[in-house]
Amino acid sequence: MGNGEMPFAGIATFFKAPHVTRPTTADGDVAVLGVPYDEGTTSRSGARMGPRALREASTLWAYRDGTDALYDGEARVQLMGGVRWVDCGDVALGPQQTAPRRLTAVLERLQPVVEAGLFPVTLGGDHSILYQVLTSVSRARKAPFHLVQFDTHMDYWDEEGDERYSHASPIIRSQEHGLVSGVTQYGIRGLHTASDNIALARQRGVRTFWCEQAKDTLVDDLVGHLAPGADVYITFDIDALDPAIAPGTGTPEPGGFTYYEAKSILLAIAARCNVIGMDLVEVAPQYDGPGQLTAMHGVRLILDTVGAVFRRRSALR
Ligand SMILES: [Mn+2]
Repeated sequence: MGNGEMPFAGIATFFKAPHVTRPTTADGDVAVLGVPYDEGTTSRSGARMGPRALREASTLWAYRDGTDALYDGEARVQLMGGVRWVDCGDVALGPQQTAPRRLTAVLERLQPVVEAGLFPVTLGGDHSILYQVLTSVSRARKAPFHLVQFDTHMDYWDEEGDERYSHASPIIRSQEHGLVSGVTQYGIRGLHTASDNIALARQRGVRTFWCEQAKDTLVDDLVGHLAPGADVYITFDIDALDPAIAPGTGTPEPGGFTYYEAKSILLAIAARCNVIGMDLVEVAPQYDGPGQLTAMHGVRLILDTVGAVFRRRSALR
């Protein structure tokens, strides 16, 4: 056992990483930041408890020794050798914060982390936080990047009850505000209305791989349109997974990716592109079973992705 602790012992920071509120690269390479906010939900709330559930679930894998690599024998890859994690804690958000105040709160914590050169992993929270997260990344990097979205829903509603920054709208807002150079969606499914703006999204160049279509497509063809080496940011809405394995979320839909399907796309993107950050949102542990499978799958996909990102970086060095 790496740090001498069993998974159930000790302080449950993410991956049992040191808690560093404002890290620099002297402290770590990967920075985890929670945004426990779920007032952007249009159905069941609860994702405000997501960061804590993800941290708790992450302790299962916190047995590596120092910065030793973990070995994924199935994918035949080493993960995170030499990669140092830090947990920055959470963005403090009180109830009923307006969209501008939420933006200020996230910017204040996340932008310096990206500017410092760490790889940001943001834990939601509902998907409304993506707008604030992308604003932070965009301002820190001052260069355009492509957005890859795993999701059941397109999140392209113009507004919901006059609210333009709910979890139904982060993609349309981020694109309208010029935060991203393009958007690719994987896993979209469910029953749609005109509010989903499918035609508008397509007209604006959003590339959508429907879930059933993606399951039937070779992974090379799912990522072939992404320019090799391009800067890509990944947002992962946990409802992209099948609710059979990830029931703990506010707006589940029948169908969805298995763990292996999601993982294979994530690994292909991280091998092909320069992934500059990621988030995992919409884990609502109240709807999870006692095994907390939703949080468990979310954490594992984060570890798989970050592992692939740093494999590519060390290969290029
Ligand atoms: Mn979403």
